[in-house]
Amino acid sequence: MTFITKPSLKHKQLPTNALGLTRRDYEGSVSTLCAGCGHDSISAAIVRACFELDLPPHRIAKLSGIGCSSKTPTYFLGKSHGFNSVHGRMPSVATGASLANRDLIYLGVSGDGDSASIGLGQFAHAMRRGVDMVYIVENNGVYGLTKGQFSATSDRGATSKRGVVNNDEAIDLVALALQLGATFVGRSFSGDKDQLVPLIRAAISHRGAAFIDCISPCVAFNNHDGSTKSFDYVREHNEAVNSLDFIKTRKEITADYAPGTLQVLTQHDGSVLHLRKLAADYDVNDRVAALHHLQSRHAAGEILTGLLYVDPTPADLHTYHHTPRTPLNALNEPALCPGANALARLNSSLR
Ligand SMILES: Cc1ncc(C[n+]2csc(CCOP(=O)(O)OP(=O)(O)O)c2C)c(N)n1
Ligand code: SF4
Ligand SMILES: [Mg+2]
Repeated sequence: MTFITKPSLKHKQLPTNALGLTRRDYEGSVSTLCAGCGHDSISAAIVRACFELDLPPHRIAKLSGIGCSSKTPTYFLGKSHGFNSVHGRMPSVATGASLANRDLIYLGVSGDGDSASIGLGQFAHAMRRGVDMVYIVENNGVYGLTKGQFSATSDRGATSKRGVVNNDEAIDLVALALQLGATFVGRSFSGDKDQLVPLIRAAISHRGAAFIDCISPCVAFNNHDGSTKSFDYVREHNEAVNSLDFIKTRKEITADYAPGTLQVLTQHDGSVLHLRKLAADYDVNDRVAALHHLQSRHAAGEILTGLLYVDPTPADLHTYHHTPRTPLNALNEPALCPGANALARLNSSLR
């Protein structure tokens, strides 16, 4: 994979976070994507979210498949762990890594081709199993890396740059994630940092499968009239259900929201989500209503964004499998080989 190292010069007045790190400490190599690609804005949002959360970079593992989107982990979090896997196979690598070491924060970055075509099965199983990870799809409606073929998230009736019409129905990964049991589901737009950064921060703090579909225009192949994933189209049809504030630890609520429009959600780690409801009747804890709202707004030609669903008491793969807190590589010999008596007890329990 090509990359250009960034000069390590840092301006002395760059703000630092609680760890004494600057935003530069969360960046990666210089991006080689097309100038203006939405994916670069998502990388910048990830950098900002991790900086603001004071995350030690070595506690993060970034994983990806193949595509322009899957190249992006090279361009952020240069001091974190990274695994650039095979096309569509990021979720199984993330599942294995998460099971082996639950001390890391897993950040999976994928594309609509990577997750909605070749990797659809893998995506589905990561969601239904509740793999504890943040799963971001950088959704541009095309296979950018292989020069702009329609992907499975491309809307029926959308046209390619050359005017070819897409006749196939689109797969909505948000609807799938909701249906498959993801415990945090959001959609955003690469051009809306005010929405995207808190959404990523909240997803990182969520324990369980957190899915974010981020519309990310491909300026080279899918930013023309006739595309439903272009900057202009998304700006004109974006319907946000809520605006999100994220507060890392439990704090008294002092924000001056109008009564009845604020929803406060506390996550397992004590972090607090403040949701200002833009759609008055929108309930972020109702999975079925979220699916209904999503589909009815889609039928009206709108792209619903914001935090669409969150389970306030989520369970994840570790909960279901009673995995040990200790990473597997740190288990000692007695834990790994509990002895003949333990084996006899296990065998008799199976008779
Ligand atoms: C097994 C396999 N099949 C096909 C390809 C060719 N290929 C590379 S990237 C890609 C699609 C990428 O699209 P997407 O995931 O949407 O990423 P984008 O480039 O749009 O960000 C394909 C089909 C491949 N690398 N490996
Ligand atoms: S081809 Fe499209 S997706 Fe790939 S870097 Fe260029 S603008 Fe981004
Ligand atoms: Mg794509």
